Amino acid sequence: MQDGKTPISRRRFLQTSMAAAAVGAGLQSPLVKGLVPRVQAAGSRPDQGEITSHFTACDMCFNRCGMIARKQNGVIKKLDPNPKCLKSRGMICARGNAAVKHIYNPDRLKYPLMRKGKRGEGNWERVSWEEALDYTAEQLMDIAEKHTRCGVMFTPGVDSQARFVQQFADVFGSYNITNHESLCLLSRNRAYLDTFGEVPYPDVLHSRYIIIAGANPLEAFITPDTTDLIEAKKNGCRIVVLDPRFTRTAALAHEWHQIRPGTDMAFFLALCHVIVKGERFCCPDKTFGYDKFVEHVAKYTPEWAEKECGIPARDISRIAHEITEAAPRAMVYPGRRTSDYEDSTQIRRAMAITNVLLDNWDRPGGLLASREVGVRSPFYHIPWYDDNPFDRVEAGKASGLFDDIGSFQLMREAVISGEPYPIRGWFSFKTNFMQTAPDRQKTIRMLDNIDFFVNIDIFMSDTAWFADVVLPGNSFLERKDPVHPLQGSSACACAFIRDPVVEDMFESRPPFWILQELSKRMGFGESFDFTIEEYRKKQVEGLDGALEIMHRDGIYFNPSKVYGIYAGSPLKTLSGVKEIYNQRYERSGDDPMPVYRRPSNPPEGQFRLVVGRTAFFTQSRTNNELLTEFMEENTLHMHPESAERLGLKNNDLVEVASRAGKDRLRLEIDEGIEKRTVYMATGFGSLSPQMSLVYKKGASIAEILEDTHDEITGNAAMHETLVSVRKVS
Ligand SMILES: Nc1nc2c(c(=O)[nH]1)N[C@H]1C(S)=C(S)[C@@H](COP(=O)(O)OP(=O)(O)OC[C@H]3O[C@@H](n4cnc5c(=O)[nH]c(N)nc54)[C@H](O)[C@@H]3O)O[C@H]1N2
Ligand SMILES: Nc1nc2c(c(=O)[nH]1)N[C@H]1C(S)=C(S)[C@@H](COP(=O)(O)OP(=O)(O)OC[C@H]3O[C@@H](n4cnc5c(=O)[nH]c(N)nc54)[C@H](O)[C@@H]3O)O[C@H]1N2
Ligand code: SF4
Ligand SMILES: [Mo]
Repeated sequence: MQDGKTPISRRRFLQTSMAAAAVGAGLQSPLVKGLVPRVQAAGSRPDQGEITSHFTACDMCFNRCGMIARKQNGVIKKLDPNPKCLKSRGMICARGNAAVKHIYNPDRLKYPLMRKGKRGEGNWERVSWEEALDYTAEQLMDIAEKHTRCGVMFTPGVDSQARFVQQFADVFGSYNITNHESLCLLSRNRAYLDTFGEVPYPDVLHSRYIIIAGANPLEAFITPDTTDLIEAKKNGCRIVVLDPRFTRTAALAHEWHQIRPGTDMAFFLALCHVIVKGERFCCPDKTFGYDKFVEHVAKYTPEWAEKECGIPARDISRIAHEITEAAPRAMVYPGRRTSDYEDSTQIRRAMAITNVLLDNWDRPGGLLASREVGVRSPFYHIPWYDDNPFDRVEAGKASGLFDDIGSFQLMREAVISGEPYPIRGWFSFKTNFMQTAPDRQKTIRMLDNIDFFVNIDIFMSDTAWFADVVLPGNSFLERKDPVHPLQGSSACACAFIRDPVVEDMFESRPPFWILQELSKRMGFGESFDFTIEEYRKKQVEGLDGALEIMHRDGIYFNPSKVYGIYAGSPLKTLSGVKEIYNQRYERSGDDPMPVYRRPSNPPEGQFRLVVGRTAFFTQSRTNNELLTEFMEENTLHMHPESAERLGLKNNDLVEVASRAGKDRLRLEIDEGIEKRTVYMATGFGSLSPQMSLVYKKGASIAEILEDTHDEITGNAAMHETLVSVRKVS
């Protein structure tokens, strides 16, 4: 496969992924039980060699669905779902199927590269691992000496080995570590942590009434929620969706309300207004600040909310009555990507408080406590460096910043300003901020202050394209990974391991090996002086037979009590009960209860740009031949009336411009989108020619999104950008 030839035909891929989509669409019970099928992969002929099966877990997105790889003559021919994985409900999606083209991709990085010309010019020289590692170690140590160890920032992506990058950064001595989370879910996490003391898992499967706002689980797959939602509907659950776009989730729902973007808080405060009037589920003994909240929402009537969010007052009142009837088996779905608005944490607080009023915490069909199966994190010693600064570089820049994760955008700001101290090095693993962080030009500008940038990827991503040293990581199908615990409710928290299905291709290497080699050269080799095998054993100490079970089933569960886990014991909040009124916010000067702020109205001729998923791609990971079959480039979605006013027609080439930047793509008339809103998918308009399928195809949304963030957490605010659109002649 060294030449990257397709080991699976496209036609057959489409057939198999359709079959998987059918499972995903609930045409088969998602609770598949039973033995791992011994049947051979469809379409493979026995005379071509024995087919062997290998447990693994998909890595095409963070869900990590249980997977079985079918191998013949040393080549992975097909990927099947592992029916024993309760979290993924025996499902893999189109992206999971397409992982064959992730590994056997002609664009994969094949050997270490060193930049010769200017950054972004694409003048690369092939070097040996020895040379690349020596140079990287030398550069990182040089920055440490000149600018302290915090002068290097680390950005580990979502990965089973990201823990080793964290360990490497800790031992090296930098606390400037950030990841995708500040582009993703921190506002939701903050909101739920500050209300319930933890981030809950929704018991979608057993719910009777679900409001989904600002989430699209039928395209943005989240396991088990996506499949459970379909099953819940079959069992009679009512689904209400609020979205400015008619999404696949809206299509599944009983009702869809085309909410005006940025006004969800108005809807939820009005919902609460009606619920507290009914006094059916008020439970002052289990909450902090209930009475204050009743006063607070007195002015937020459904009639007032209708003017803000565009949803009729009678519908708001009806939904409030219906959901209280269904409670406690009812919920506002917490969502995941909440990198939307400057007050996203407060918007999600309004949703969390609605859940408080539904009294659904720790109960069937409601919000469940988060749990892990008990995998340990082996201890490592973190040295103290006297010359290091006091805190992370963006500390104090947002009232509810997460100490351990911070904020990419606020960190980028600090690197550009050099304040409060310089960061001159960047170590990135499996993140692609040139495509996924708003304001790409600013990320490029940040590099002016970076003396050394090393990037580990499996492709020459847009971010790798700007690096000084590019190291080829191996893919999940070539890896031996530590035990990976997946959080969930008790019903589906689990753990898995991966062993190599095939050998490292080309000169690609595991991240663990790269870190081991660097640490030896940088004087802390003893911190990585262990094998993955030894590490795994430490991880599962106290979990009888866990590794054997993972080898046997591909997955390890140890289910315990699902509901009533707290059973009278205090929550992890300041008051020990659900915080409707948040005391910490009061101290930090934030609104202790969510106060509605009207989003700016796009002036005539402008539109609000919103982001969102397609089922075919994960973020910027678009360079996959099997998946670009579904969608070759992105388009700008616009309502027909808005297009008509601008004199635009379907398929016209348009320029989309904001204060941050502009790019060009084709127009797609979309009757399902709100008139003052436009939408485009992420991961196109690539700068790197080695992302050959998406190079200059469509537009990069990262180029257009402005640099705004949630005030409390520093999480990106990707729906705050207003754009103008004009036809390119
Ligand atoms: N406009 C816009 N921006 C967004 C979003 C959006 O919806 N729209 N979503 C946001 C969200 S929710 C998130 S979570 C972030 C995600 O932000 P990122 O984590 O930056 O996004 P990915 O596209 O997943 O980037 C992963 C990188 O890892 C590489 N990679 C894949 N597999 C491997 C591997 O096995 N080894 C190595 N070393 N590298 C690998 C890929 O080639 C890619 O370059 O993006 C955020 N940004
Ligand atoms: N296929 C696929 N699945 C994925 C991913 C992927 O890239 N591809 N990524 C994974 C990751 S990292 C994440 S974080 C999750 C993301 O999962 P979600 O958060 O569910 O996904 P998004 O598509 O970002 O959903 C946001 C929705 O909010 C809508 N929206 C925009 N503005 C507003 C508003 O003001 N109010 C309301 N009510 N709605 C609004 C958008 O139109 C969009 O449909 O998906 C995960 N699963
Ligand atoms: S949802 Fe799809 S891409 Fe994500 S882990 Fe599961 S199979 Fe893979
Ligand atoms: Mo995300």
